[in-house]
Amino acid sequence: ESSRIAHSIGTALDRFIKNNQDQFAYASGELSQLLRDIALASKVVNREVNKAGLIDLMGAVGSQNLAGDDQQKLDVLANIRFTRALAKGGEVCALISEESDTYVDLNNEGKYVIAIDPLDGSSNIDVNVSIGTIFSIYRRKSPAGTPIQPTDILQKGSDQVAAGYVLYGSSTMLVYTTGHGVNGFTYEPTLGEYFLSHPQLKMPEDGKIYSINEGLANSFPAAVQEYIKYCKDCQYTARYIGSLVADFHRNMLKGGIYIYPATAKSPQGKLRLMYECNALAFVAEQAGGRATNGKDRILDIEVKELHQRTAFYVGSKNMVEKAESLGIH
Ligand code: AHM
Ligand code: MG
Repeated sequence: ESSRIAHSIGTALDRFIKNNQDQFAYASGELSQLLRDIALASKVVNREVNKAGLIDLMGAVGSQNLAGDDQQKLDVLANIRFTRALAKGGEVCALISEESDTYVDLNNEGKYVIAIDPLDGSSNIDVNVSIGTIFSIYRRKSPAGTPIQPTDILQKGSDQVAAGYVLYGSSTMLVYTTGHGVNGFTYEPTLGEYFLSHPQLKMPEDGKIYSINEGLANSFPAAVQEYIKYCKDCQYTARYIGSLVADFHRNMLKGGIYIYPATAKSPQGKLRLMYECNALAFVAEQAGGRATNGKDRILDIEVKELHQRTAFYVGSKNMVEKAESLGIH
C-alpha cells in the first residue's frame, strides 16, 4: 500500500480517489462521488473566499448572480454551495450543518449522512486570515428510501466512514481520511485541480506548540492552567490563529496540541462535536495523534443533539497524554 501511495505523489485528486476506492467497505462508487462533490464545492467556496474583500465593492456595481448570492455573508454562501453540490450529487440523504438548526433532507435514496461546518473561523473571515471547511461522512443506518431515523443522524464519531477539512490558507488544501491513513492535497488554482502533496500524513508524537485562547485563562479548569504552566516551563511555543482548521493543520504538520476547554462563557466547551471535533479527531487518530474531552475519546462520545458542544484536546499523542495525566476535563 505504501508503494502505491509513494507512486501517486502529484496525482490529481480524482485519480487518487478512483485508484483507492477498493479500500471502501461498501458502495465505493458512491463514496467516491461524494468526496468529489465536496472537492468541487470547496473550489467554488475557495474562489469566493479569495475575492472576499471585493464582495461589497463588486456587489454595489452589480451582482453576478440573480439570486443575489454574491451579497450573502461568506459563511452562509459556503453553506449554500456545499448544500447544492451535495444535493446535486445525490449520495447524501441528510445534511447536518452549523448553519441550520435542524438537519436538511436531501435525496432520500442517498446512503450517506454528512455533518459539515461549511466555513469555520468566523472571526477571521473579514480580516483575510485562514479559514476552513470541516466535514464528517456517515453511512445511514436505515435502508435507503425509508424515512430518516434519529439513529441515522446522531451517530458517534467512531461511525464516520470518511472525514476531513479544507484549509483556505496561503494555499488551499484538502485533507481527508477514509480510515486508511490521512492524505493531503494542495489546490492548483490555474488548473483547478487538487494534487496529492502530503501522502500518508503522520502527526509527530511529540511537539512544542500549544494553541489555546489564553485570554480566557481565568476560567480554565485548574488542570488546564497547570498544563499551560507546564508548556511555559518547557518554553514551548504559543500559536493561536482562532481558526480551528488552521491551528489543527499546523499542529498536525509540526507537532502540537490544540485546546478548547470548558470556560465560564462556554461551560460545555465552545466547539461542536458533530461538525467540528469528530472530523478532526478522526483525522488526528488516523495520523497517529489523539483527541479527547479529558474524560472520553472524542470518537466515543454519545451524540444527543446536533449542536452538542464539547471540550476539545487534540494533537500530538504524547502532548495530549501529558495533559490528560494532569487531570484535564
Ligand atoms: P465558529 O464556528 O463561530 O467560527 O467558532 C469556531 C472557532 C474555531 O475555528 C476556533 O478554534 C474557535 O472558534 C476560536 O474561539 P475563540 O475566539 O473563543 O478563541
Ligand atoms: Mg464553526
